[in-house]
Amino acid sequence: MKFSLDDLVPIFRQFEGPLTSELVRKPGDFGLGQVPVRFKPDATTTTVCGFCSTGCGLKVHLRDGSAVNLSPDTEYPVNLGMACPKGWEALTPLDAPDRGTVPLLSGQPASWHDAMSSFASRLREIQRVHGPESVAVLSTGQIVTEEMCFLGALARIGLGIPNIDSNTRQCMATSHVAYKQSFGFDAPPFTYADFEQSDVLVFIGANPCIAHPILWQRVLRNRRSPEILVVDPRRTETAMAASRHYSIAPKSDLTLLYGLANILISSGWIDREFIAQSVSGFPEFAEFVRAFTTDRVCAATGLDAEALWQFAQLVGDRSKRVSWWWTMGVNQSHESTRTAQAIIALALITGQIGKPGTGANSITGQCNAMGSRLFAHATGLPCNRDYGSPADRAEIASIYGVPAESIPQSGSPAYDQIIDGVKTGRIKALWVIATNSAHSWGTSEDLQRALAGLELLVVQDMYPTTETARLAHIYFPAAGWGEKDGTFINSERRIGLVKKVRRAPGEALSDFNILRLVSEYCGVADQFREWSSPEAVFRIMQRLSKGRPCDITGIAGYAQLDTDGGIQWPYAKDDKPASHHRERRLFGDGHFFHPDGKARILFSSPREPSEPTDAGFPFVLLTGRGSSAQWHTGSRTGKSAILAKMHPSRPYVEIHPEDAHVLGILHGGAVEIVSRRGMATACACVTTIVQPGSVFMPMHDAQVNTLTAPEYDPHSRQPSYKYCAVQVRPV
Ligand SMILES: Nc1nc2c(c(=O)[nH]1)N[C@H]1C(S)=C(S)[C@@H](COP(=O)(O)OP(=O)(O)OC[C@H]3O[C@@H](n4cnc5c(=O)[nH]c(N)nc54)[C@H](O)[C@@H]3O)O[C@H]1N2
Ligand SMILES: Nc1nc2c(c(=O)[nH]1)N[C@H]1C(S)=C(S)[C@@H](COP(=O)(O)OP(=O)(O)OC[C@H]3O[C@@H](n4cnc5c(=O)[nH]c(N)nc54)[C@H](O)[C@@H]3O)O[C@H]1N2
Ligand code: SF4
Ligand SMILES: [Mo]
Repeated sequence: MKFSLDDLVPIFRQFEGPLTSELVRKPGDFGLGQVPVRFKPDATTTTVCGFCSTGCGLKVHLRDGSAVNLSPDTEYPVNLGMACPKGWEALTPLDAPDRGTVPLLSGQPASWHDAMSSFASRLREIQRVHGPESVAVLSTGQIVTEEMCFLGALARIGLGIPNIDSNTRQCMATSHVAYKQSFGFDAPPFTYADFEQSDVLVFIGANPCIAHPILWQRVLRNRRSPEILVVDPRRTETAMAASRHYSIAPKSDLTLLYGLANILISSGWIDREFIAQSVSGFPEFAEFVRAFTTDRVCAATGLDAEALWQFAQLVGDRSKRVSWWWTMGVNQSHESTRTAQAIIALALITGQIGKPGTGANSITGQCNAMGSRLFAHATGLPCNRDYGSPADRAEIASIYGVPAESIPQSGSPAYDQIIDGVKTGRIKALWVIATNSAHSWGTSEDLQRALAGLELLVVQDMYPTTETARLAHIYFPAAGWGEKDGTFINSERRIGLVKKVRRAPGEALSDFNILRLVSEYCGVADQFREWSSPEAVFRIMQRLSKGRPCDITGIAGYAQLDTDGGIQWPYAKDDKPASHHRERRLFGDGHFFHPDGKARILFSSPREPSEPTDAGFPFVLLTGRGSSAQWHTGSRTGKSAILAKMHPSRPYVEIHPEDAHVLGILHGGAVEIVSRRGMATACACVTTIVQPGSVFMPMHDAQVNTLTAPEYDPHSRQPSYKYCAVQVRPV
């Protein structure tokens, strides 16, 4: 190793790095790594919630400089003084008794020096013996953007790891691809004020009452007596609160949307002027959707003709502001990209975009899924640049100060292709950061077996107790939200500042500092000298964004993010101060990011899911969020006794009363759910929330992904978690 331990002392000292409250800054000093707000040790500071992509502002109350409590921020433009149960309980998981406090080597406590030495030598040895293709990284949409950007650059450029993807693939890959192809850039166009300024809100495959409760609160603040339309095969909390619920057959969305387009176009309920100026592909689309007759659409979706036409009338009313919102019911399907693009097409042909209360709007999932879409270096280079483009590579190389040849020429394979590599033995070493794949990835039983067979599994998580961390050869204890500085980007493109208001327990380090250690121990730190702190990386991110649609060169630094209540991109150097426009949307000028300035309509014929139901497996299994108090695999929310009181304690499956009656299943009774891949046991929740013929299980139950099918959208490679064939039987 070409450095001495003395060189590492400054890094190790960061175990004891200052809390934000302890930082001092001179006026005008935008020095690196320091948040320029000094507050009294017993004062209150602000931060942004680290669970969902709503990105609520929180006030953190400090004693002796360290967080003891929190409350929602009344000034923050996102949540206006509201927070959901997870936000209120955000400090609790930090104190959990199973926090990782020291590195583990084969489950045994080790020093950072030993863990890092072992990591570096084993990684390098595997690369030497089996080639670069044998190593992979799986990361997350739940760390700060600065860490994502550093991780991507370090893994791909510094360490020569060709495989790097993240849980964002399971979540937002579809929105990313759909927007990039349609608008020329991955650019969700909306701002949250649109919830309040819309006359007709259409939610497709989205359950904000549970998954984005504060966004739903924004909908409730709408004073325009809006029509709220929900398209969901389940009668969810959101559907119950809506004015109209279209309970379509699972995975019939694409046919429905094309049918709506056909009615709108044939009835002339479209904006011809906007189409002529701003849309390409319309004549072909108009011709294509003619085949989606009312009869065909009703047969596929289960809706009656009246409901379909009424839907079309509502969204085709040019005197109204119509907004379209979608989430995982769209993104997690076998034809998700085209479904998202059909929603985009409907907004485009009706001219409902770029104005208050309109838009084709993808609601993001994790707190920083947007950050990973822009900066992760996975499928593309930062800010929607392409690995395949020599000009893009040269630009990145000059920003990073590295030779152009050091930038790889192709994007990473997708998550499922990486997992295939793990299963077939092609991938020998896997480094997992802030995601719990062994629970959240489909075919999880196979995956757990495959993970156990790896030569090297490294897991970097707040807890060594997750399903994935328990299998690790090397475990790195990570600081969590609240224990480190950086930024998140929320669903409406708002960059918000998160602060270190707690010390991480024991020797746990921020992901940022773990990455710095990796760069030192792997001998590539010289390339990353400039990447010395989160705010230094923020500066690099600003250079990466320069001249791109997501230009953020106008942000003065962390200080301005803090005082302005976050700032939405774009915010280029010559833009007006953000305070002049706290809420901004895109495309007000009808100009999109393709070279011709137009948005593209893209479409394909609907296909059946690859696993139809049959006599052996007669039910469709839907999966999704169960309650506002549960977050994914529960590593964090599962630590709160308060949240535990807010959701059922036993695994359950929703089943319709007619089906339950035929099968002799009683409410609360034990049942088995069997798919072609696995089996789960749960208690029956007999309810009309689900349609006859389909059942629902929350994804928080680790058994769910032993059942789900390995099917992926061909364009985004996002898994289709919301459709597989199962059998249900009483036990
Ligand atoms: N409390 C809580 N909030 C969260 C999360 C959490 O774990 N817990 N996770 C966050 C993340 S990362 C994400 S991605 C979001 C997800 O947020 P949502 O997407 O809103 O949540 P889901 O429950 O996964 O799926 C939404 C709906 O899709 C429906 N659906 C299933 N199949 C179909 C179909 O074929 N067509 C249509 N139209 N609908 C269908 C389901 O019935 C479900 O009601 O939530 C975020 N917020
Ligand atoms: N069947 C089915 N499966 C699904 C879904 C579904 O709807 N149905 N939804 C999918 C979606 S949309 C998503 S987003 C995924 C989510 O799936 P996961 O990402 O696997 O779920 P989490 O429980 O959020 O796992 C995050 C992990 O990161 C750790 N962590 C938190 N903060 C930090 C940090 O700052 N640093 C480090 N190093 N670790 C940290 C937590 O302890 C936790 O173990 O699940 C997907 N899986
Ligand atoms: S809605 Fe999302 S961002 Fe807001 S408090 Fe709840 S989990 Fe946090
Ligand atoms: Mo997600």
